[in-house]
Amino acid sequence: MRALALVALCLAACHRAPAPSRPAPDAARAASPSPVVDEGAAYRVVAVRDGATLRGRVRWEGARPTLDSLMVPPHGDPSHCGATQPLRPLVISDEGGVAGAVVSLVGVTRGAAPTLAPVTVDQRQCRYEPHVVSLTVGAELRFTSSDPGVLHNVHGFYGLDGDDAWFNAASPAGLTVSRLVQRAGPARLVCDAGHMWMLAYVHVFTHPYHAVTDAAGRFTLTDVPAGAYRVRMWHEGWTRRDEPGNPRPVFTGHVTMELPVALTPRGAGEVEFVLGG
Ligand SMILES: [Cu+2]
Repeated sequence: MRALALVALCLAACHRAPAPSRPAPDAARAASPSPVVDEGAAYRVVAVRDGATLRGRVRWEGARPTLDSLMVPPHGDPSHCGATQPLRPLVISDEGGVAGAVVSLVGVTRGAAPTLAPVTVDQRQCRYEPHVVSLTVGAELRFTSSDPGVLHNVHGFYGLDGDDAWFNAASPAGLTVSRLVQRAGPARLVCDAGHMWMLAYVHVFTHPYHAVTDAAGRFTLTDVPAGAYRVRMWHEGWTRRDEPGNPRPVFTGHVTMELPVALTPRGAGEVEFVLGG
């Protein structure tokens, strides 16, 4: 796997996260520190006049990997969830846009107030939709289920791996479960009800300058105070390395890249991150 980053302003230092990430095993979870990233902890809401706009794209270059499907075991509700479940950590549009990457400003200390709109993750055909979300501290994360008759539970863990428990809630169809997001950093969701392929990522920030790339791989951040920033892109990776004794499919090699950008009052900046196989 190789990863490149390009930006209109300059070629920049890229950083690929060195540590592999593992969803929590079903049993014998090893204690490990949670790699919580608390960027923007000192964030202060100010009136933003002449805010700038930052647009960008995450793009795939080169051969596209073939991703596995997973056989649904008898205790995994195959009559509803299907005989197989596609494993889709990497979603690339026909034009090469990479969906589901998290983009944020690094170390931003002041700026506009976040909207704190609730973000809903639905459980649909035994998958989390969307697979990756980003929120600001103080927002509400909601769970719904579009799988009548299927038992799901949402088990949240802080961090990209490890066993730092966040919450665990049953999530039947017809009920909305809510959690107030109070801790910045990455987190993940899994289901313990036999659906070992179910995995979602939740990235929480103390500021509003974050987004998840859409189906075209694009994102937009608005109302950014003029200044020089670093823009961070995170993608969960697409290299499968399952672990002995862990029934959950594991994708390692989370990719993190950073690029600099300078934004002028009412200006428009643009960055492009390039991932490749
Ligand atoms: Cu489930």
